[in-house]
Amino acid sequence: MQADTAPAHSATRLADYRPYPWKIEQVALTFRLAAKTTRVLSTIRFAPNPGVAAGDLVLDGERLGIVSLAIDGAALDPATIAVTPAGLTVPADRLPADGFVWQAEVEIDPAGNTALEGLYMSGGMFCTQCEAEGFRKITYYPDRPDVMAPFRVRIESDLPVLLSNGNPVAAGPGWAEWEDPWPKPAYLFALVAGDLKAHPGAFTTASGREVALNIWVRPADIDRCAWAMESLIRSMDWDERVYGREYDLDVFNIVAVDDFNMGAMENKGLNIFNSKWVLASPETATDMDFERIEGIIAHEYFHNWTGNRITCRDWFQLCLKEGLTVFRDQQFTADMRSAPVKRIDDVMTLRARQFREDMGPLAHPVRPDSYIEINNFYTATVYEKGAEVIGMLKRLVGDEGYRRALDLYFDRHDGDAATIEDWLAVFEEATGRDLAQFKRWYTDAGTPRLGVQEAYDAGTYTLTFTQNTKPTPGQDDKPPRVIPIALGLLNPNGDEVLPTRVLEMTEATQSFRFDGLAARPVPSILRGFSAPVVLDRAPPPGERAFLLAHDTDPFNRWEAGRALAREVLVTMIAEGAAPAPDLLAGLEAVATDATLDPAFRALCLRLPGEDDLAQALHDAGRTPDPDAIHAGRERLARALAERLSPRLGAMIADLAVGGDFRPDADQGGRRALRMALLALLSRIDGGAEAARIHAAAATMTESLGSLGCLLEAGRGAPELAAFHDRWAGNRQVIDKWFLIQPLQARPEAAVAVAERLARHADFDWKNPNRFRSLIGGLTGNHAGFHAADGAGYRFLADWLIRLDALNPQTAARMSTAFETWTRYDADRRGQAAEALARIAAAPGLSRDTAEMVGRIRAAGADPAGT
Ligand code: B3K
Ligand code: ZN
Repeated sequence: MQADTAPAHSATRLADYRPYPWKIEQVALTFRLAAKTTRVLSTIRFAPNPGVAAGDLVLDGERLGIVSLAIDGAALDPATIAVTPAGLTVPADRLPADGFVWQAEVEIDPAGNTALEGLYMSGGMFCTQCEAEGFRKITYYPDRPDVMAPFRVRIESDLPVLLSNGNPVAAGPGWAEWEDPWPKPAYLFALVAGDLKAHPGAFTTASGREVALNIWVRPADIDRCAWAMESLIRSMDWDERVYGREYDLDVFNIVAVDDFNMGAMENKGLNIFNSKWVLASPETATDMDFERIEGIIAHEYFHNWTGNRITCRDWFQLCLKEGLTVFRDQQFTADMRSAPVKRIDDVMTLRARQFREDMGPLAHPVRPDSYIEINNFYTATVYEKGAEVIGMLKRLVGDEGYRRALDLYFDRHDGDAATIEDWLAVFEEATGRDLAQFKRWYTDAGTPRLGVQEAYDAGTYTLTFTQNTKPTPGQDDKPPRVIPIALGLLNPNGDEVLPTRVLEMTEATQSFRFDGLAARPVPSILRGFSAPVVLDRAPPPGERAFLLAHDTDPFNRWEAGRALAREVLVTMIAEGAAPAPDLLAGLEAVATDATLDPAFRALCLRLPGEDDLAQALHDAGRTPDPDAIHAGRERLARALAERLSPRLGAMIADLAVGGDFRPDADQGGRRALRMALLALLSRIDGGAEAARIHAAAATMTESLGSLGCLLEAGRGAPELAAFHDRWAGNRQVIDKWFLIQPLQARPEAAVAVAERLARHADFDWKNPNRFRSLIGGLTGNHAGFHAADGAGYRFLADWLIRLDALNPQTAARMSTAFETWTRYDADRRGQAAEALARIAAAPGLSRDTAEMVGRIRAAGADPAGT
C-alpha cells in the first residue's frame, strides 16, 4: 500500500549470512581532529580468513572524502575500483592472495554530523557512536561484528583530554596514543576529545589487577559523578562474585555527553553515556534516576563480557548480547535493591512496551530474520523479551544448570562472534536438555495467551492450560512453545498447600493433576511472572481480592490487585459501573499495611495506565475511547482517595524522610509511597498539600512529584515558572520540566501545552533528550495525544518530519507512538492515517523512518487484526 510513496530500501536477511573472506590482524588509526575537516588515516593488515574462499575486498564507507588509498604502499586510484555511496570494492585479482596492508586517508565532517552516528560533536567535544553501523562513517572498513581486530589509535588535537579504547600507551603535547589488545569489532570503537574533568576511582580485581576508573564530564558537572562511580564499583564487584567475570584492562573510562541518541554505549574500556544517565545529585535527580543510573552503568559494564569479549556474529544475533546483558542488569538491581519490586517494575515495562510491540504491526521475533535498518531493531522485544527468555531458561534448568552453562559459554566462546545456536548449545551440553522447542522463543514473534480451566473432585485438582498465539506480520503459523508455569496452591484460609513448583507446558493443551488435597485450592498461577504470556482467566468472584490479601508470592499478590483494577476499570469505562468495593477495600488494606515494603505498597496503588486499558478494551472486542478511559481512571483514583481520606494526611506526614539523603531502596520506597498518596490527596484537596510539599521539597523526587500533582489538578503555573528559574542551565532538570508539562497536562490542554513549549527558547529540538522530553511527554499523555480532532497526531508528524532530516535514528524511534493507531475509532484512524501518509511522503525521508512508518501503515490493511 505504500509502494507508491516509500522509496525502496532493500532488506538484509539472516539466511544470506556469509563469513568475510578476510581477517584483520591489526588496525592502526590516526585522527587529526578538526571540527569540519577531520583527517582519518588507517593502516589495516588483512590476511586470508582460514576456511573461507578468497574474495573481493568489500569495505563499507559512507560520507567519506577520499584523500588517498594504497595497497602494500602502492597508491590505488579510486577511479579504477568500484566506489559507491555505501563503500568500495577491490576485486580479488588485484589483491595479494596471502594478505596485504590497506591504507586510506579520508576526510570527514564531525561538526556537520547531525545524525549523531560516527564521529560527531557535542558541546565542543568530539565523540563517537558506532553501534550498529557508524564506523563506516569514520573510515573504510568491513563494518560487521564478525570481523574482530586489535586497534592502535593516535589522536592529534589541541583539546586537553584525548581518549580511545584500551590502555593509554604514549602521549605528548597535542597527541595521545591508545592500544586495545582485545580483538573487537568496529562497532565497539570509540574516541573522545574535549575539555573534560575526571571524577576518579579505583578497583582491584579478584586476581589483583589495579584498574584506574574515571568518569569524564564537563568541568561544571564534576560534582554530580559520585553516584555513577559508586555504581561502577558495585557492578565490577558483582560481576566477579556472581558470574566470575573480571575486568581486563588497566583503565576503565566513562564519558558523559549531552547529545546522544540512546542511553549509553559499551565501547571497550571507554563507555560513552548520555549525560542524563551519569549525572546525579539529590537536588537534581529523582530516586528513579538514581536507580536507572546504577542499572545502566551496570549494564554497560556487564557488556564487557557479554557483548565485547563474546560478541555477535551478525546483527540478527543482537539479543545474544542485549537480552543477556539486560537479564544480568536486572539480577544486579534485584540484588542491590528489592527483588520483588524490581520484578514488578520490569514486568510493568515489559507489558507497556514489549507486549504492545508484540501485539501490533511492529511485532518481530527476539531474533529477527530480516531488517531494512538495523537501528530499528534495538527494541523492547530484543532487549526485554530477550531477557525474559533467559529468565525462562534459568527457571527450566535451575540455578546450578544456568551457572554451568554460563561458565561453558564464557570458556568456549571468549573471543568469538557467536550465535543463538551457540548459546543454546552450551545449555544443552551443560544440562543435557533438548532445547529445540524452546528455541521458538527466539524465532517466533507474538505473545502467547494462556487459557486455564480447573476441576476439583474428591481431593484431586486438575489444571488444564491451553496456549495460543495470534499470527504476526509475516508469521501465520504459531506452533506451541515451552512455557514454564510457576504455580502455588493456597488453602481457602490463606495457607499455602503447595509451595511454588514449575510446570513445564509443551503442548497446545495440557493438564496437570494435584492429588491429596483436603479442599478445593486457590491457584496462584505464573508466580514471579515465570513466562512472558498473557494469562486469560476469569477467576471466580472474590479470588483476585483473596490473592491480593493472601498470596505468598509478592509478584502475584501485586498482580492480583493489578488484574482486579484492570477488570474493574474496564467495566467502569465500558458500562459506567461504579468502582468495585472489594478493589477499594483490598487497595486500602495494602496501602495501610505497615508490615509491607512502602515501595511495594506504592506499586499496588499505581492504577493500570491508560494505554494498558486501551489495549484491555481492544482485547475485549471494544473500541477504546481515550477520553472515557481517562475519565474512568480518574473516577477510580478519586474513589480510592475518598476511601483513604481520613488517613491520607497522617500517612503522608509519617512517610517524610528525615536525616541524610540516600538513594537506596528504603528511602526511595518511602518517597514513592508518599508521592503516590499525595497524588490521591490532590484529587480531594485540589493540590493544597502538594503546593506545601513542593515549596519545602529538598529532593528532586518530591519536587517533581508534587509539581506533577499540581499540574494534574490544573494548577501549578507559578511553581513551574519558579522551577524553570531555579534550574535554568541544568539540562537534565530542564528536560524534566519539558517532559512533565505535556505528560501531566489535562488531556484537553496537552497539545496546546506542547505547542507552546515547542516555541520556548529552551526547546533545543536538535538535542535528542530535549526532543524526547517534549514530544515523548505528549505521546505519553494517552488521551492528550489521541485527541479526537487529530491535533496530537499532526503535531507528532510535523516534528518527526522535521527531525528526520537531521537525525533519522531518533525520529524513527519516536514514530512508534503511532503503532497502536488501528485500535481506535474510524475518525481517529482517519486522522492517524493522514498523519502517517504525510510522513511517508516527506521528501528525502530516511530509510529508518520509511521502514518504521511503512510497517506501521501496513496495519491499516487489517484494522481489526492487530
Ligand atoms: N549497545 C548500545 C545500543 C546501541 C544502539 C544503536 N542504535 C547500548 C546498550 O544496549 O547497552
Ligand atoms: Zn546493551
